Amino acid sequence: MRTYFSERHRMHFPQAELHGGELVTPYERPSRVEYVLARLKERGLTDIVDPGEADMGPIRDMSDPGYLAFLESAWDEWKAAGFAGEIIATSTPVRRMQTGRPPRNIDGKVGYYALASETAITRTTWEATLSSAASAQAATAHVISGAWAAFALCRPPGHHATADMYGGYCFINNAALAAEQFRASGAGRVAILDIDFHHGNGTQDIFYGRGDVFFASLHGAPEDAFPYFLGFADETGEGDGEGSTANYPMSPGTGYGEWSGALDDAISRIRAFGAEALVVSLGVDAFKDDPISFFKLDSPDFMDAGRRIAGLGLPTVFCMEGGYAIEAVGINAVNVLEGFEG
Ligand code: Q9C
Ligand code: ZN
Repeated sequence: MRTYFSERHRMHFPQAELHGGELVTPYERPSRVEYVLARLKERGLTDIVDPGEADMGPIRDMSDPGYLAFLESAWDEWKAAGFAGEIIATSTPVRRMQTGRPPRNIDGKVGYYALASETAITRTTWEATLSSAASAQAATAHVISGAWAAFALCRPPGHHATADMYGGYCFINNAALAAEQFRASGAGRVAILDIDFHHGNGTQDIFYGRGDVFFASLHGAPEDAFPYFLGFADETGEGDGEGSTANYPMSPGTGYGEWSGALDDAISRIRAFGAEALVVSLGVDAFKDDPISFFKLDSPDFMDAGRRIAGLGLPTVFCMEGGYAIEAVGINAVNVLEGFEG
């Protein structure tokens, strides 16, 4: 399986994440993907290709224009306002304060477009974000042109990003881009399987009203886990999308027995949906030693998960999402790919 990867991911490395009232080194850091690269090479998966430039057309089609303009100019506006630090949201439009009007003031705009405030934006975040999207696009193009599967080693990740919000370390939804690309290439029905520990709220939001893209997510229950406000089992889609969303929220301490049961159910739903292509949001933060998560998967479990996903027999693009037990991220992510390849 070929990997698409851009060195430009390094251009996104904020100094700080707001965590427990402290500014700490972000959990989502460049070394994460270095471990994945090292493990790919160790296992002989050395077909690693730079994706080149992102195709802006599909990114514009999927995104709110004001949101893209914000991401492009946020740093300059932040500096022009005289702020010395990285961009962190402090004032967000919460319930009964939502009029849908983005402020002119940059501090207000940051809050308007943020869904959480742990994620800082720096001068070169946008460049890294586009390189991540480019990997998803190139991997999908590779599968469309006949490869059975491809791995987009995306960083920053994407599944929390909506058409008009960033947060949870995500800015542009790479998995959603991949799914739309499959649709544009002629696949009538596409499925997205999100095995990241966190609910893929962004991906769900993008496709919630659509019947052509099925979204399934296995994640920590919203009562207990970020993003806290979405990912309940009774969110099943709306309008044309009714029945095309499947959420599997699970409790602290969940191990592979229960988790793999949910995976099998998601897989059978995807089969019944009649998907012609698959996008996997490949987070490995369900790992037992992940510092910000609470599932108990072990490294061999990820290989077994890959094997089960392969049972769908679908052309597949894997998009890297989360995973913060740094030294194990490479083993766990590559285990999924190796399990898939059999
Ligand atoms: N300060 C992904 O896995 N909550 N995003 C941070 C620690 C946000 C996770 C808690 C977690 C976001 C792609
Ligand atoms: Zn995650």
